[in-house]
Amino acid sequence: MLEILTFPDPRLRNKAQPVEKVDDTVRKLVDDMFHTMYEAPGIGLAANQVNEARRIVVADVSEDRSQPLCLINPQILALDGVEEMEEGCLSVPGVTETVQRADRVRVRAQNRDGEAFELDAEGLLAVCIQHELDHLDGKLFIDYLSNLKRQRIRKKLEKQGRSKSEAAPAI
Ligand code: GNR
Ligand code: NI
Repeated sequence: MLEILTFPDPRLRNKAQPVEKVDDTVRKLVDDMFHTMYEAPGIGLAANQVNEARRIVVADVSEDRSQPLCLINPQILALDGVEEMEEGCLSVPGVTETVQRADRVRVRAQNRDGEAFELDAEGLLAVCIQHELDHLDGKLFIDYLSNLKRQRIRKKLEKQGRSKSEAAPAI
């Protein structure tokens, strides 16, 4: 399992770079990302979250975890409708807040074999795809909240991060 960076880690703010060639190294990262997402557990994961600044997303919003979706170099072709959903993020543990996004999205991407495809998504998958594509541009769902709320979340997670490192054995 890969380590997931948590807010306010500045590396989450790095913009991910396009994948030039989908080779075995990329496929290995994709497989490790799926493993990490399923173990976490989460419905999506962007490469930035595991400290790989490359434009790679994995997702699976199915109940039985049977519909893995890999998006390499994803691009949004169209957005439609408005929807409010309670979101969470593996990089902002313990926080859920309502965010407004489009409720339908058409996306173009490459799959695990490097082949281009297009996908129409709605509901939870549409929200998840927008959340993950934001990660690739260094954006987090808490950026949609007020500054006050985001500061409170930052303070809370900084405190947790400190107690985590304090609890670690000092070698
Ligand atoms: O596991 C996740 N759940 C979720 C719920 C509502 C909206 C978006 C998400 S994505 C999140 C996993 C994650 O942090 N992906 O970047
Ligand atoms: Ni997230």
